[in-house]
Amino acid sequence: MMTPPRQQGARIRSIQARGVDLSLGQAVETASGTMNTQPIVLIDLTTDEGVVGRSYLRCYTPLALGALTRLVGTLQQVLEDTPAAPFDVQQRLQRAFRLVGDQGLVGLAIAGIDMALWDALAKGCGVPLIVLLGGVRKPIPAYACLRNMSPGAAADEAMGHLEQGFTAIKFKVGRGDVAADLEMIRTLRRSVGDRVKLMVDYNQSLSVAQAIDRLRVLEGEGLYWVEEPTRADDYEGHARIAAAFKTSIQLGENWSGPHEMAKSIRVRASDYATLDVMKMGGVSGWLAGAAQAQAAGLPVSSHSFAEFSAHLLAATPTAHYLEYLDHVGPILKRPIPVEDGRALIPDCPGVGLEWDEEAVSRLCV
Ligand code: SMN
Ligand code: MG
Repeated sequence: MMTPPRQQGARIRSIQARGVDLSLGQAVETASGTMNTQPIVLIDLTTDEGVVGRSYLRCYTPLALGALTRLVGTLQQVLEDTPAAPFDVQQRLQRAFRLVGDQGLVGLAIAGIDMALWDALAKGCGVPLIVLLGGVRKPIPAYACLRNMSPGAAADEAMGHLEQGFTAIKFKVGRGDVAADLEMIRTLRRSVGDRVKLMVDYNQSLSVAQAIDRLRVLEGEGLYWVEEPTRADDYEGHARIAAAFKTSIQLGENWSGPHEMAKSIRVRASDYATLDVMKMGGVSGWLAGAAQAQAAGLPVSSHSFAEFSAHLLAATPTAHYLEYLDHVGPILKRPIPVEDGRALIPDCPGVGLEWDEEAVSRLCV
């Protein structure tokens, strides 16, 4: 006698949130600050079928780590014994936080649960997330994001990535004047040659007027894109910059969900789109964003979260590049493989996240 299929899917049994402050071997420098550690919240969501969905959240500053860890853990009160269904849970949590708003840490917590639910759903079906999304595993073109902002160290770092097969390199500028930017760009170009794509990231450090002045100088440097030259939420400002130059403008890692993305697209703020699966609201938010990018004809690159982003880019109609900057390798049993400049989606159920519990217990705060 066949066991009758459950009329409803699995239900949520528990949510565990752990704060980990990873010390970075090499700090990540940006024009808007240097990250010496990597504070992250690990999420383990267990269903009544014993499936464990996993995800993690980046806090960027240890100051937010305790609050976000507790906030995620608190969600068990709302979600215990509810269907482990991403869309239903997203609606439920957005209702629960309607009055306080689902931006900021609340938005990150909702996204973390969404990511863990999609991981659990795929695991429950015994397939990689990309297969659950209707796609197939395939190598995802990636660019390497440099940590160093000094020319010599950045050039050495870039050469290391070329040896790994990368043919596109992003580095940070904006900490000094335009002469310093030019020195970085020309040092990298001399090192990597003309065939490698070079992108620069200002991390929101310029005013619109400064950005226009600088891009006039940089226009002839053959940059593949200029990322976040001004405030991330100044869409009109980015639109003015994008309209003034041939060099493509990249924007989006700080869009907090599909609604913010729509505002940016409406004023044509950028030539390319970056989706951060956490800030977009999880896998569900990414899928909504990918549809908007397709309708607007915007190539989509990922920001951070390479383990989820590889699956998601494989199901994104206008997929462009995966950003490769390893943030969580030290606490993963198997960091995502990158070969010949392409990220390889693991052939296992779910996303492929598995914590190195020995490392986690050592680093848990
Ligand atoms: C970035 C953002 C935050 C921390 C490090 C680097 C950068 C990127 O904007 O695109 O990765
Ligand atoms: Mg960036």
